[in-house]
Amino acid sequence: MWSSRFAHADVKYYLSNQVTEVNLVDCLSITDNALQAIAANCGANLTNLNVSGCENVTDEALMAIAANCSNLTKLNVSECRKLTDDGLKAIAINCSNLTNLDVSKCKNLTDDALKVIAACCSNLTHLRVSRCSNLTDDALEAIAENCTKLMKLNVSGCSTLTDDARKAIATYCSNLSILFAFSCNFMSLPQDIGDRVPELQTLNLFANKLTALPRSIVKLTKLKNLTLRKKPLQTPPVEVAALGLQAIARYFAELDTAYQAVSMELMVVLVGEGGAGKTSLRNAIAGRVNPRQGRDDSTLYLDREKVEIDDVILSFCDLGGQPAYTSSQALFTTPSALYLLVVPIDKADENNFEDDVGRFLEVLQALVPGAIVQIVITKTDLVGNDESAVSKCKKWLHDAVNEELNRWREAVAKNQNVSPDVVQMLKVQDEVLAVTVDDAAVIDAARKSIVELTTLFPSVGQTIIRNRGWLFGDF
Ligand SMILES: Nc1nc2c(ncn2[C@@H]2O[C@H](COP(=O)(O)OP(=O)(O)OP(=O)(O)O)[C@@H](O)[C@H]2O)c(=O)[nH]1
Ligand SMILES: [Mg+2]
Repeated sequence: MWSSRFAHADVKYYLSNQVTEVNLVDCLSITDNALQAIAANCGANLTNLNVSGCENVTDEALMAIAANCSNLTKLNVSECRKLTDDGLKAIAINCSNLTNLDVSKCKNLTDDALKVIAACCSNLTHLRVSRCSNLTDDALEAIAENCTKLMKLNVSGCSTLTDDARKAIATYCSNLSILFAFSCNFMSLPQDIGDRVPELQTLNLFANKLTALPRSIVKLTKLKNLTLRKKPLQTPPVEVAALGLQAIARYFAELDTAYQAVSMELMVVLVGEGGAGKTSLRNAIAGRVNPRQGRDDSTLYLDREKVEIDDVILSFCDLGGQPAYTSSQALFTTPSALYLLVVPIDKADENNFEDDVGRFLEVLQALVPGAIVQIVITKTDLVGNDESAVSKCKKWLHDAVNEELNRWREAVAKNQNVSPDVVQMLKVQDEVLAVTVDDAAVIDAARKSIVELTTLFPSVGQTIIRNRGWLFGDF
């Protein structure tokens, strides 16, 4: 193995024709010349070549390797971004003994190259094509049909893949033990997955679109790592899936025997400064004729109310906005609730930002960092419902909130020495709602927008088991 300081001249100097493995990971100064020298010197002895991250390597180098090193079994060209289909096709045609191939992040690759690999390299057991964003189902279908010895496959970040690719993988690759497929577009798993891939140990479907797992998944007794977060899984609920195969098996078993109900309820927490207009907004959404609260009807601690709209039940938790209540109200914050942050238009400015907006964002970010937050401006009648004034206010508030969150994101990232991308932040909706509680049409539109947000919550529409056997003993 050479360090990243070596350039092609050094490679030639150290090379003997006995070398069977060459590892040049991240040797940025390596060019085609060096690889041509390696190909010529090592010839058929070379079995393992790793040039991952060698950004200057092009198809010319791969063609030289292909022409000279027909016994190559392992090739890693991940992040060699200049490579195209031509180089990979040459490798596939001349190095048909390949068992391990890593072409991840080779963004120029298309289905053409993968189809040739599928046709020529049927001994592949390990294949990584992650973040090859041009690949489509056609390529994966060809790979699955021809490379039936595959044990490890990584197609993560191939965002154009659909259930057709998933179906082909499950149909033909019965030896698969590891499948990484995060950020694909998979909507479902095959019903008989439990019979098709019995060796599966790791299944990573992070950030796909699955809403249900097939019952037969419980037959995959070797499955140790199942990653399913960041998507609206409903059957079983994502909390059950996170507990592993035993919990999933129990859930499906209970589904057969227990009373069931589909939960259409969403907890909606109203937060905002005292007098912001939270209770009046709740009154309006509930359809009360005179929604405005009296001047002295400040909410004491909190109020609960369920409001049914269409099929959905909004279970309001209306938190009194007086600062004295704040600490004990932490009990009513949960990541699975929708938060309506209510800001009166006469306080939506720089001077009041900290008291009327900032302190609530801060509490929510601390308690429920991934939660969904909808900002609602109220009392638009105070500016005569003037459209341009209202939209100016919406934009200002949107930008001010996002600037604040971005500042926090950077600060947390710096503090924890991690990338800002991995810091979990409140999901503040881009659209800011604006209402006056007396205008039925405006309230109607706001009500629709809020109900629409329930689609972001997997708990709405989820089948829940209403069996109290676990509490009283089975009888
Ligand atoms: N002009 C105007 N006043 C409103 C509107 N909505 C509410 N108000 C008034 O604002 C005041 C406070 O309203 P509430 O709904 O009690 O406010 P809140 O946020 O629930 O306040 P706390 O319960 O103390 O946290 C009352 O006097 C309401 O009549 C509105 O759309 N326009
Ligand atoms: Mg109130």
